[in-house]
Amino acid sequence: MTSQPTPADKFTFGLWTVGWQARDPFGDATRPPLDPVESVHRLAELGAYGVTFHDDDLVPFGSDTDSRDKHITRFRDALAETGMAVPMMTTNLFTHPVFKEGAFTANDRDIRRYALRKTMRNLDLAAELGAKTYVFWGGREGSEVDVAKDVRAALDRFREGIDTLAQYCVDSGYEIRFALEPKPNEPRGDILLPTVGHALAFINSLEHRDMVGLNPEVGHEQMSNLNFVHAISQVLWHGKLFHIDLNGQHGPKFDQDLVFGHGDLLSAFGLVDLLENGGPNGGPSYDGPRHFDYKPLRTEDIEGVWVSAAANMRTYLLLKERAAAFRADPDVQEALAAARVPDLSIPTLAAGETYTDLLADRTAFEDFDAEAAAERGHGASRVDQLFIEHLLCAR
Ligand SMILES: [Mn+2]
Repeated sequence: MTSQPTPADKFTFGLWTVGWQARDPFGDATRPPLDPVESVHRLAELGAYGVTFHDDDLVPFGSDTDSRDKHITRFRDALAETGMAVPMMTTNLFTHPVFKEGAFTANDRDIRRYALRKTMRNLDLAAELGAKTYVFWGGREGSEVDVAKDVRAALDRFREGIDTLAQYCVDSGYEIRFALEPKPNEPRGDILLPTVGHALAFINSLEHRDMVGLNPEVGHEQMSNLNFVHAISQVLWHGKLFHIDLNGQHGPKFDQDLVFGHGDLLSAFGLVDLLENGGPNGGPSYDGPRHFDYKPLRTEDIEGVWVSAAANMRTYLLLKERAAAFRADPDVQEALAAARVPDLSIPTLAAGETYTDLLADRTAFEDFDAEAAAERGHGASRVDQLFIEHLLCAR
């Protein structure tokens, strides 16, 4: 079994995940606060590679400079003692009531300026700690009332904010890339950049579009009933998979943030196969951190938190093992060939062929037997069953 995680697997966790006290809209916290220093140690013991955090996860909102420095020093010591990395950081622009109407896209200009300054301060810390990716999840960038938010003006301000912060990183010599994290709703009734597709289109409007990519999250796309494996495929196709948030979700409903694989398991299997075997020559298609953005169930005590943290990594590794077995199975290779899956990589026009040549090719149209081609089966069911049998260890 290869299901014992090591730092080489690049598993990372947000401090806010294991540290979630399980306060929800209907109930109080069910767990005590967790010291970030303890989280670093426990996650390192479990085999994680690193941790990620929002500014306020480490330094409580409103702390003075002295106490901020103390929090950061203790945290840095824990990183040094454990060898844990901080590959990604982000800003909390959603918890404090000041952000209730938005941050970079708040109607109130003073709040937009404050949000930029809060982010710049944390970008300085990200550079100090060696984080290479900075995530932007605009949880409060949206509205409940359509006419109370000029969406086109909000997108102008979003672009202005990201471009300003990107310029700040360039001028400061920070080797940091930005990753936008789409989500359709929750906490706002409707959030700007609700899906991977919206965010990809937005990136094309940015001045610093080369340094901005995506941090797609499993549950966020599935909340919109979208196919996450397709979403990641398109993000890879655009060269924009800068980071990924792994978790579990049972279809369109509130954001469940379940353990990875504990929602749509078949989609999780397809995702791991894509990430691990979907690259050139069958290797990985993505080499960044495998980042878990989940919430331990509200029913769990602190021991249950660590059980669930380990479950994310073990589930990923088990799926990786099963995906390798699927790809190595000669029956699978044969079934994929019979389904003409590899044929799709052959360009539709031959090298040097033009549409004029295509027009002259009678076999492509005049002599093409559409009825005969329509009769051919495509063998997708056989591929699907082989995939499921490998998932179930039946082969
Ligand atoms: Mn996330």
